[in-house]
Amino acid sequence: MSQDTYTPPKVWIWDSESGGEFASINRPIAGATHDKELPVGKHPLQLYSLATPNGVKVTVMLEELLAAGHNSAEYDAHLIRILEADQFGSGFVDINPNSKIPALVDHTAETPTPIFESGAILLYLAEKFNAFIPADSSEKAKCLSWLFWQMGSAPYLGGGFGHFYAYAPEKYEYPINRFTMEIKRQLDVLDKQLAENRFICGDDYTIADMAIWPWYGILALGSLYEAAEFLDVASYSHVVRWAKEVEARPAVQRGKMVNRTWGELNEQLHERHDTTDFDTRTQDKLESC
Ligand SMILES: N[C@@H](CCC(=O)N[C@@H](CS)C(=O)NCC(=O)O)C(=O)O
Repeated sequence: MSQDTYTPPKVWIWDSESGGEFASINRPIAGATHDKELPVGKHPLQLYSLATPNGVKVTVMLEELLAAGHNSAEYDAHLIRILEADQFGSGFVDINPNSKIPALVDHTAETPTPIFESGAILLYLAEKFNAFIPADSSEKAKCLSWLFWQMGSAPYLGGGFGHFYAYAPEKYEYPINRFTMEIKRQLDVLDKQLAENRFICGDDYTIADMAIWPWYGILALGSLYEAAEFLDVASYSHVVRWAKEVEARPAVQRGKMVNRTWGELNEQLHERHDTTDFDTRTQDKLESC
């Protein structure tokens, strides 16, 4: 393994962009960079997001809740363009000091409740609507274990493997080896679980599936980081079987489109303010006006 070596200075100083796809938004400091109020729509739930895997978890949950008849899960989904630094606007930082999508504000009560971190949002909504989470405490513990497994594991997939395999300005063997090893281990963990269970926690589809599918399901279906062959995802046959079953759900199809600004125009619904927007306001329709 030959690679130029780097000797870290005594004290790291932020003096240049690191390179790679997300270099322009990376900063070593927190807080707002500019004043910008967030828009508020007509529904009780206001989502500020983008259709990355973490964003899709929440739009899938909201569409699943609506499909299951929870009408008060109606929501406005406002677009946060992270490459244009919307997450550093003062209004967004007020509801999420961590400056990352997704963030949700529940306006049902007199004092609105802001929630950030996709796992916390899924849990909040599951408890609020008593849906997609087991009632039995031991089954619930299993579901939460897998939900938090995802929250702890996915940064190795996104920030580790995805970054070095797909986004870093050059390919470095050491980090690619390290994170490929870990991602294949994680896929094997899931494959063994799904060999015994239809869904992640058993017979029922839960927030654990909604958290895991946008990362590992999409990876297994070959649509993340163009890494299907490299990781030999087809060999995780139980993950692939589960990923296809989840993908076929109409609410998942809709959830994937919300706040999406890339890909096929008919699959991009930049903002969602009404259930009819899926039929009338996708980019193919708006751009042909
Ligand atoms: N643990 C967080 C991670 C959220 C996250 O990393 N969001 C990314 C997009 S997937 C983001 O907003 N990045 C903008 C930035 O880093 O400035 C969650 O699950 O909500």
